Amino acid sequence: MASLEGLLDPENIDKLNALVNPHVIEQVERFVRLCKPTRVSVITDDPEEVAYVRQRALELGEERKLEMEGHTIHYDGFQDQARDKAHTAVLLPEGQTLSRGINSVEREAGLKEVLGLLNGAMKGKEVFVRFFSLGPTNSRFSICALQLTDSAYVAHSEDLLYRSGYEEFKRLEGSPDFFTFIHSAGEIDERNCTVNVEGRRIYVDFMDGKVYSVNNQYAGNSLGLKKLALRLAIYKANQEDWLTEHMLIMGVHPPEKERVTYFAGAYPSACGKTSTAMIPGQSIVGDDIAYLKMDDAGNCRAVNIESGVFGIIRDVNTVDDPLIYKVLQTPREMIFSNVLIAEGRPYWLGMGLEDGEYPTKGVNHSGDWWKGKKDPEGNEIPLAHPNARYTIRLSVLENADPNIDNPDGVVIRGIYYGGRDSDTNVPISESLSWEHGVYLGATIESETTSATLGKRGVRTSSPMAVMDFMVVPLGLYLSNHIKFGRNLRNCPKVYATNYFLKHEGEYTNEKVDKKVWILWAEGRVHGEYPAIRTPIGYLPLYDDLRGLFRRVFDREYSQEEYDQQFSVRVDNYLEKISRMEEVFRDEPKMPEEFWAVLEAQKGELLNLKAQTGKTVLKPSFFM
Ligand code: SPV
Ligand code: MN
Repeated sequence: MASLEGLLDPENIDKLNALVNPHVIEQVERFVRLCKPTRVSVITDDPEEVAYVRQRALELGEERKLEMEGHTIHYDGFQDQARDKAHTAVLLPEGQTLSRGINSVEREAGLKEVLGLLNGAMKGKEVFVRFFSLGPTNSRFSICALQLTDSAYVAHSEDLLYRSGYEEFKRLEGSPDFFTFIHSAGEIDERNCTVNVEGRRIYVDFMDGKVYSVNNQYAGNSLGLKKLALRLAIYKANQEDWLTEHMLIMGVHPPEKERVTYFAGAYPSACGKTSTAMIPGQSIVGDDIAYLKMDDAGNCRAVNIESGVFGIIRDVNTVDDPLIYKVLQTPREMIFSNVLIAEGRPYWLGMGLEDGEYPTKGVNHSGDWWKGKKDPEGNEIPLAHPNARYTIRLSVLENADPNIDNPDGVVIRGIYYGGRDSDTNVPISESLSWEHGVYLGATIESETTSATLGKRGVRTSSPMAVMDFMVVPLGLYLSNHIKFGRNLRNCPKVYATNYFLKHEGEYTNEKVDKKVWILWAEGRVHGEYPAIRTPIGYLPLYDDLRGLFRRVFDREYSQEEYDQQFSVRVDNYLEKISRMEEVFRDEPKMPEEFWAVLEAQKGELLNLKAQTGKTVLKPSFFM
């Protein structure tokens, strides 16, 4: 292709030409001309070329070696430690509208702005041209992804988190059906951190299957394949007949039985998503993003689009996360980000050390750090950022499921939804129908504050834990969800979980108890446990939970605990319903099924209240 001559050296041109895809050539040419890197490196699936990327991250200083073999540390800028919701926007064509709360900028103006920022952004730098597969290779689920980035760290972490896809691009046979991600960290300082964080922009052009990301490094902002691809895939799925979800996938293994039953699950950040996927005795397929499609037999099947974990490291310790802790203490290729490093060793919050056992100085996300160091606002800088992370391959986990790379995915028999709720939802309930299940997902709430702000925390509505990534009107998304389930011959059962129920300020259950709740759901899928029908859903019987607590933990589970956890808090549910009416009232084109479920539940609860004069009803009332 003549147009690449002079832009790339012949060896790189050959690698691109071998894909026989004019659309790939077109994108590479266009963005190399725009961003003006000094060097272009096209990386195939060849392990030597992949290893070169990590080598460059070390040479450029974007990663540094730690004491343990294979471990490296990467720092994002002090102001670039989490997803930047304010500067992430959908490029919206004229005349189209989205839901409240979805950031958008007018498409033409947004393109002009971000292409302006990318113009010459890679001067003096090397750009890595990468090919990945979102989902297992050779699978009808998967989508090809082209990534151009001037950050060797970004390109390297994508090797840990995604499947190589150069060969996959050949299977496209010249089709333009792939996503493109353009990323530049922009100007960087002596610590290799973005200088111009004010100019940070992440713009999603769903019409063109592209995301532009500039002036940032934090993975949630920079890695095309993570939350940027999630947005493009949500758009694509909603134009077609499948689902893209911010969901874990796990195999649930009941004790003393041979079977495994696969579940998906959506939880807002910090509401127990990774810890659910990592419940001891179960197997993990994925902890963040799933594509769900119907198979020929009418089953719901899902794949994890990732092959790694970009996990919060805070509170990973031998008690709460023994499997991950062990991985982090073993030599292997992995990346720590934004933790404290002292004498070549990583330290993070909640790793199980006493205060006095932590180093009092070292290097962290703020640069040189010492105990008591303050930020420009005068706040003390913690030894590691609360959102510090580890990046590992899923396959290194002892509980990795054997079907991780199965191109047909796994059959999903159940879906968990969970929020953070101190006083309303029971620990586990089953939806009365698929439509009620979609309602349960749509009405997830998460409490943002602790007891200091009063008896009840401030609640944020977090439909399907996906609003941060939503690029279509919520009403359309929910309608498609309902349609998807109705088309299935074997529709998954849906469960609302709540690990955070409190009584007089104390959690009513232990952290590990979630294992019992998810096992009860697994049994329900197989018709093993009868349940109590209530207006809020099917509830477990006391005897079944008592049996599970005995078998799983060898622990007594009392009738009092059960009554406290599983009583229907009528008033609190009615309050939640009012909040939901408020949230969804002005949402255009909400599916009528949503309102039907809400009205039915409200009617039943109001009747019960009128009949009994009570605001809290024990499960036995409904038997
Ligand atoms: C989340 O916050 O949902 C994450 C981490 O999975 S991030 O990559 O920042 O999105
Ligand atoms: Mn996530």
